[in-house]
Amino acid sequence: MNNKLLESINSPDDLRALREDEIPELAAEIRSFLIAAVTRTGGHLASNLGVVELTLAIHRVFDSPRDHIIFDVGHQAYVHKLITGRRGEFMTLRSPGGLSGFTKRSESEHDPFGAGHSSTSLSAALGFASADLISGSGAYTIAVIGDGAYTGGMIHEALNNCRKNMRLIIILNENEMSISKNIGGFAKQIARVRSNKSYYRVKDATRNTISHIPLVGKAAFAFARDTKQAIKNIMYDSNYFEELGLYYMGPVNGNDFFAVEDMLRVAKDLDRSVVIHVTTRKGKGYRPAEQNPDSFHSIQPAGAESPAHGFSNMAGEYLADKAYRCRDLCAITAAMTRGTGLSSFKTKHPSRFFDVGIAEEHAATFAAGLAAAGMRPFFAVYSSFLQRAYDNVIHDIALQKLPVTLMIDRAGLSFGDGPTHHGIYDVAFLSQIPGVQLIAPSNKASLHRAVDYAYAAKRTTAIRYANCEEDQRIALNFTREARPGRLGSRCDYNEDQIPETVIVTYGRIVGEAIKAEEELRRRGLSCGIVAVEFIKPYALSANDIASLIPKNCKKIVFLEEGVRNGGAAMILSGMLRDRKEFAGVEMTVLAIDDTFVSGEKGKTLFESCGISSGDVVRAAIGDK
Ligand SMILES: Cc1ncc(C[n+]2csc(CCOP(=O)(O)OP(=O)(O)O)c2C)c(N)n1
Repeated sequence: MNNKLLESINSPDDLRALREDEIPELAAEIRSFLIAAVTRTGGHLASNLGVVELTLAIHRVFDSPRDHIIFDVGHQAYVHKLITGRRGEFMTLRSPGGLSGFTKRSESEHDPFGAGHSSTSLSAALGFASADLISGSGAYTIAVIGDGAYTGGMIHEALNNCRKNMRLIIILNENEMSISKNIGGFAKQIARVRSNKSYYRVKDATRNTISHIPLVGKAAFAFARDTKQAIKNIMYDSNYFEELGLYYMGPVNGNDFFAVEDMLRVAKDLDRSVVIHVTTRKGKGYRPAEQNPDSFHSIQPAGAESPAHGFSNMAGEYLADKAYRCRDLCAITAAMTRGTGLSSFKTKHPSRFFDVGIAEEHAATFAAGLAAAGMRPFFAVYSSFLQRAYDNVIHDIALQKLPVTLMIDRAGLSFGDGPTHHGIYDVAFLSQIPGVQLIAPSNKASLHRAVDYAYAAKRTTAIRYANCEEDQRIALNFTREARPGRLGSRCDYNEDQIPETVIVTYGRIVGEAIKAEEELRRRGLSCGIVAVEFIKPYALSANDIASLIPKNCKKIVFLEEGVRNGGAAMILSGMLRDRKEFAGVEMTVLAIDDTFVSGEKGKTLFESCGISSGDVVRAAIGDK
């Protein structure tokens, strides 16, 4: 592959030094590079293919890092990474210790604001623009916002707060896709603005003719622009952005480099807050991604398959089946239909399926409203995105004792997306909320039981799981349940060899416990595992665990793929320590320390966090 131009670019200065007619060639090289690289590393391919020309134009017109370029979510910043000196490390993308799949302040001076979660860009951009206004620096701030991110409430809180007189350029990138097809009123509003094109065409035509007259061109254009601004308000309906006091320009084809660059230069000259509406094609230049942008939104690294029968799909399919029998059962997602396994529910029960957009706070309170009105909502949400809705869970759901079930997906460490996406806080933060029941099913059967239980319990319940395939070792080994057929704790140990060490754990990391058990057995040491399924109420769980741990046990290792402070391991170990029957038993908690986990090169995330099978073995044999 010939990357002659791309290889000559190590900073935005190099990009600006290229001739205009070289840019299409560079864009083509970037696309080939991205397709080859991201199909190996995994990552957000389609979103990045769509913004190649847009990103190049932004970097040609503005001067990063003096000007601040802020990408919403940051999942579409790969092109930006390539031209801001990170091409050489690109193949480390999303690996422990490697380049982040999002923007990250510590990674580059060209990433003024980190992201990973959606809809934060405009609030942050306003912060930058306000600071520049105070300091008089004259710098520009550019926020790049997808139409999916635009469905998140924070964008609108920030729009409400925008002032006219800022050097703030808001780029709204409409590709009609969130991860799936973008839906809802905002998508329609953007489309309506787009279809009301007439006066923007007039503006383009005027610019093209007047501004190309030498010397007088620019001044004449500025005059014409101001006059047209006045005329257009009279001649045409104003749009949402203009009603908010922002100058609206567009729509422009964001995959046409020359058109976007042109519009950005005009916006820059305006010296005021501007919204530029661009339309792009998600997956542009790669047929499979253009045809299936949602499948190519985020792809797995080469060789890794996403689990076809993972917990997400098992949960979604079970809910869809159950909804035939339970006519009050509803399912809610915040723009993650496919990721949370709800595609079949959507098809089978369209009237009881709700995709509310990237709006987790709203989703939680909407679920509370449905529940208060007598329905039985299940809100399927990734653990890290649920963080957005903490107050809604407390204030709207739990305090009112409403029967909402949170189906918490991607619970545990995130292997590709990194610190912004680790689902390691939910057990700790939900543990603090009175009356919330917490269940961590360890296989398909207990996942189904958990859903049945939550539906029947009429209480606020959280069911949490990683999206991994059911671990057959867990399904087969853990036959001895505390209360057969019900949720509780399950225990596995060899009857002939009463274990000296018992590992108490829950969730996906039971797999690491099983590896540790095997290793200990190889070394001639006896070990058992208690897999906790019904985590909270903690008192019940502690009783269960106590009844399963054999007499004469010498050590208990609590293993948690979640934070130590306030986590289940800490709470349960504290409760067991207080019981007489465990006096003299050594207890160790292996959980994630008080730090953001990025991972280290050459180590698995479990190893980086000190919660791997090796760490369990060391704790069991007393090797610190
Ligand atoms: C709070 C939050 N919820 C959900 C997500 C998952 N997510 C990542 S990108 C995305 C869609 C973004 O769509 P858009 O902004 O239009 O960008 P595109 O990929 O279409 O370019 C979603 C839902 C997230 N990152 N943050």
